[in-house]
Amino acid sequence: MKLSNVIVAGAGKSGIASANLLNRHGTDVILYDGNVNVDIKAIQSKFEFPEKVKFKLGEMTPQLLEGMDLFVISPGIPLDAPFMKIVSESGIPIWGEIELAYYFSKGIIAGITGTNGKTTTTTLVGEIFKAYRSDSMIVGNIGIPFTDLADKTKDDTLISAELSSFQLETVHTFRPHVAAVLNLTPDHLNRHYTFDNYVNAKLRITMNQTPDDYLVLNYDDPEIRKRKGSFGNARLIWFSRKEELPQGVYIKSGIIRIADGEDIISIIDTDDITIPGDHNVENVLAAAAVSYYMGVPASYIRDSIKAFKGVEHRIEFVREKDGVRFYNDSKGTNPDAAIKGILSMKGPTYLIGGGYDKQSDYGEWIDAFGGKVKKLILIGETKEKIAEACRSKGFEDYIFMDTLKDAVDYCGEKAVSGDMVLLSPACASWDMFKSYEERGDLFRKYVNEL
Ligand code: UMA
Repeated sequence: MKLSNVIVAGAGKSGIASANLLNRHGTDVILYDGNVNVDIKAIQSKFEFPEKVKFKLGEMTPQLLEGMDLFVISPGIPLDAPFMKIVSESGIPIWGEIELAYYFSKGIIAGITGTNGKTTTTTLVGEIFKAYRSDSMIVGNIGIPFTDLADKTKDDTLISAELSSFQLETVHTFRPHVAAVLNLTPDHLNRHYTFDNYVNAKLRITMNQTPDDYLVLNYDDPEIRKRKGSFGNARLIWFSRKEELPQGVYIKSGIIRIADGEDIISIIDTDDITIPGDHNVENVLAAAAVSYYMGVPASYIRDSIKAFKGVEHRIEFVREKDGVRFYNDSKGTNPDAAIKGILSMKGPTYLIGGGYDKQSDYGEWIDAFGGKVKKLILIGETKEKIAEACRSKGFEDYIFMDTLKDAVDYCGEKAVSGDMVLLSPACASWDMFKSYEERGDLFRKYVNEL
């Protein structure tokens, strides 16, 4: 494919990494962003070849697209953003950042998607890969654009990639050797509109796989099980926390095992898993399956699982003060993830929730409180909506706060020895913060200041 002139949309991490990748391979880039207030100087400082990138901010015009060979879109830009009409009409191919990275990459890819557990599983898989081969890579939605590292891969580099529905929506030829779908529950409905659209975006992860590839699936997830028979050509590898499967990955007598044809491989005793909660056992099962079918010997899988302490912002222990334990679950960006957060708490909990409105339903999250939530402290755009959902469930112990700092200070004052304080918002962060990382970092800071 001719790549002389490419327009890259979105001047965030993905756009900057895409521009640099293209520049490294001799392609001139126009970096487009709808926001006229982006800090051009700060962005320019991240370019490897500043002379090869022109900026265009604000409105998209058909003229800008003239002579372009390709349009690369960042994951945060919806395909139906108003300016995308002009792009579609121009007939220029539209690739997501992952497709661009794939075009330039060698290596063997493990692609991991699902509504929840992606980051933990991708990180654990990456740790297992690195223990086995030190030149392995972790990329994707986790915060390291694949385009940053794509052209640094060799034929045998093992790549662990976290992939979101936003990223998968715009892949075309992308083909991971092992793909995993961890679970499917409604999320990002403000972007995808329907659950089916969201699921279809995620399942693009397997659309180019062949019978030489593997698709790892959660047997315990009803939405995945329901779609049995519609997964394309890859060899299906099921994992289950609840049932002993005749083939696949399962637990028997407390030991995670892989039944692969005639072989049964023991991986690890579940007591040796340090990350808390049943959902993390599922993440470990998935990571074991992915790594095994990527060719990693069982001993590396076992040792890495044993050593794995979890991921920042994911039910991360922050500190204990006067007998009160504080946890940062800022990555609990939807009700399903936040349910896992509250279920992992072992005592009375002050729960901080609320944030950017993704049109989620909070009912099941509130049901999961199970008498454990002493007070729900609500912040952000969704606070009224969540309060209304609480009232309809008969839960009245909530309070509104203006800032995260106020919320932390309130918890610091009220919580007594034996209580837990958990930031697990059930919402994205974008109403008050740049990212869930910023929200979690600030939470940690405020907690440490108490
Ligand atoms: N922009 C426009 N027009 C629009 C929308 C956005 O021009 O209609 C511009 C913005 O002005 C901004 C730029 O696009 O300058 C931002 O692009 P982006 O939102 O794609 O952000 P990146 O910094 O490139 O980060 C993306 C992922 N962000 C999203 O999917 C929203 C990051 O996932 C990912 O880590 C990163 O690429 C590297 O791969 C974050 C995320 O929240 C963590 N993901 C969602 C999630 O996990 O729930 C899917």
